[in-house]
Amino acid sequence: ESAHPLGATHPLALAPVTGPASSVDGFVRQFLRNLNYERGVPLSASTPNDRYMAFAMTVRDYLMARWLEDQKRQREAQAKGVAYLSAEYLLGRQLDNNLLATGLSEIATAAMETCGIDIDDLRAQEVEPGLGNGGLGRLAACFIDSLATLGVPNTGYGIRYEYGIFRQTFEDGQQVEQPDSWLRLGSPWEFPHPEAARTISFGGHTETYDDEGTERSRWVPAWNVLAVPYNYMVPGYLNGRVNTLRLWSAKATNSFDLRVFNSGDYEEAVRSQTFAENISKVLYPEDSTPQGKELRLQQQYFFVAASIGDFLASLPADFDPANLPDRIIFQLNDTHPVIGVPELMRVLVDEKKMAWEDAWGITQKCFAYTCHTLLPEALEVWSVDLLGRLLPRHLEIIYRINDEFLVEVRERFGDDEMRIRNMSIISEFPDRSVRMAFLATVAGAKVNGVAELHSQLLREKVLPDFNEFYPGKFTNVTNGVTPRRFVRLSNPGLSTLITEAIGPGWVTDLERLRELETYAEDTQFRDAFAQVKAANKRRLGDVLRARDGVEISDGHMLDVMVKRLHEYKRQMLKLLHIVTEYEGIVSGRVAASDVQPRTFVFGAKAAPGYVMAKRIIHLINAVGSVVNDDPRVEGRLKVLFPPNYNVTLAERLIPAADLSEQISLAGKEASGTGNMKFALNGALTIGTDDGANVEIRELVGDDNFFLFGMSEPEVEALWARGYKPAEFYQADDGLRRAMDLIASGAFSGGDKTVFEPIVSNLLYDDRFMVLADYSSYIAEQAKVDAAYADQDAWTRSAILNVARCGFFSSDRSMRDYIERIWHTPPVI
Ligand code: CBF
Repeated sequence: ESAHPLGATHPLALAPVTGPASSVDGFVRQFLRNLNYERGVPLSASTPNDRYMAFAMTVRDYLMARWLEDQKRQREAQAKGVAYLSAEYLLGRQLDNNLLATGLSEIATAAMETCGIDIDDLRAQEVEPGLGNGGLGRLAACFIDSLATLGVPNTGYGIRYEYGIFRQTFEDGQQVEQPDSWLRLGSPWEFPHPEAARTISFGGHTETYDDEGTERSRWVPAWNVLAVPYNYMVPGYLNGRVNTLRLWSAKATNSFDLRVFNSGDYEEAVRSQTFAENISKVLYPEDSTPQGKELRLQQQYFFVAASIGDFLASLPADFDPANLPDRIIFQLNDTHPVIGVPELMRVLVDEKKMAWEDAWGITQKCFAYTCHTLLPEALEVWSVDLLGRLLPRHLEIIYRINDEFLVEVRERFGDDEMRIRNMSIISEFPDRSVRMAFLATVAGAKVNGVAELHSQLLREKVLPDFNEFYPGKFTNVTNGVTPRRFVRLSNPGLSTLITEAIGPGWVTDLERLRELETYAEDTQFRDAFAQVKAANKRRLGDVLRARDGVEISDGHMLDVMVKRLHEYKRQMLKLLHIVTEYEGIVSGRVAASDVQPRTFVFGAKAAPGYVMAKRIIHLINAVGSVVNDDPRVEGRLKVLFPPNYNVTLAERLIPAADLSEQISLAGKEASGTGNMKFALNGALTIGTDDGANVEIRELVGDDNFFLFGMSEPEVEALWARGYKPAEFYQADDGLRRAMDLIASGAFSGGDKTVFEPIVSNLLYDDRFMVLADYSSYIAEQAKVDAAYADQDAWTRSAILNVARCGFFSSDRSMRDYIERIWHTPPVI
């Protein structure tokens, strides 16, 4: 660092930053200091939010020295790092995670006791940043945790949405979305840097010009916004490492027009500000309107251009861009950041004046692409119209990439027009548009799926021509989850039990859970394990009572399905099982006393514009209220649907679950990560051969997994034969009775119209083959009941699930990425 005129060479400025003393006393002093100097209040007059903020700042202070040190170390090492580009980070609460990473929990708890404060009250104060929708965003959060723990240089780049995923409430059983104003009381974890704002441009036109004899293109944009970075610490687990998450917030270049303001037209005066700042206002705004779509593309370009620019600006002024691939890999988390490809090309060609071929060679080494889906509708396409209007130069660049790519395709395969049409980055139907997954595949050094089956289907079904064209480009990295948050923090009872048995090393070396296998045969260990599960159920009971005023019943199997609501995930199948059980008892065909007591728990948000998903939520709640109010099934069946499922609730629900429902139609769930969290916390899975379920089953063994349903090839074969769901309805008495009960209005006060669209959709369309898998699901659920009756054997299976799922650590996923894709060793 260069000497600074204001005394940066003074010995005190040069001394390493030191944190507060690691003692109860040191913590108390720093806490009171923060309360007094940062919040401006004495302890006696502080509010719960003051105390939470000061407490969080204190934890932060302990991380600060390491953070500054790490930034210096990474700058000096000039090592290759990972820029993870993700439109979503579903972080969950930070406080406990950061306490864990610093190893300060005991000191902090004692320090707060000294001050007469219950640390749990502080915890409760934190609002989780819900900057993601589901699996993809949570995966990004797990990955950055693992990279910090592995000591690999990484910046996570994304958007600081002012409003995260909506807060869900239910009114008459129907989902109502409330804005998630997570920043209302401020966030102690972020460091805004308005002075480092970057200007991001949009619109306008392109032109060519003569650059000393070379014809070049340039972009003449029409409007700009500022991207203001907010930094967040990403601490590694007990390793003194702290990486950075940098989220961008949009600001207008001019906050308002003073002249218009003075004339009294206040709305007009701030119009451009509102327009610009909308870009980072809300996570994935509704995209069913053209305006919504445009805003989404604006968001994508906004954060990607800011991030790429940010990284380039961090390099020395004399850095030769030809060496970029030695310094960075931009990982594209799904198609959302793919506009980064033409952006890097634009910077290299238009701004750095590189030859196109050289720039393209570099770009192809600097990006890698992870695909997270198999649903065609989730593979983004942008209409050429919109792209051309918003990013005209980028569209030109995409056209040229495509032209040159198609020349290569022709050279290789001849004039096979069908193949060329199928592989073109630009599709012509129904509208001319850019296929972002294709662009990412052409540009990326590697393309990966997120579970073995998913990667296979990507190669064979989604992008087969590309797989043939680019041998070796496709690879798999099976997802993983961080054991810090999802076992160590969320399941303290189990963590203690494991550590007592095999030592603490498993937290960073999850494969060591294998050592628990022998303990599965140990009666005492099984008892202790069962007690932990029972205690976790009580803990969950406390949370649900306080949160929603509901009780979970003793002695019930806890059967949990938590994930976004989507037809392919098949919450409907679970619901048909519940209705079948209910109908069996109330019709008298099944004696209530013969039924294994179960509490069925759902947690799910539906996209605000997804009408069928919202109807299904309504039906779950309707079935729940009938079942829960019916004395004939009391003590046997119960349905709980706590609203606003989020990371915080997941951390309580998952450790308490007995049974994990992973019941998507085979070939539709790319991986799933909830499935891994449940198995690692000792729930048994009932699941299809889909996504990472396949690998979970292979690892835990058939005896410890309840498999049902068609395999992916069977699904395909049934489609090919012509799927007629009504035939399944006719053929299965139980299914018919369950569907008829719903259709009869039994769950809608006699009104047959309310759920009719669900029933007829299943009978006459059923895209996700709920009816075809029903009988196999019900038969497997009977096996679940029988297995649960032998509690000791169930516990043994649960322990084996834990012992054999160490593979699903996100540390392992990160090692796989490093080895197969990134080549970014840790910086020591
Ligand atoms: O790979 C992470 C997860 O991503 C999704 O949530 C997604 O948004 N595409 C998939 O649906 C999951 O299967 C996957 O685990």
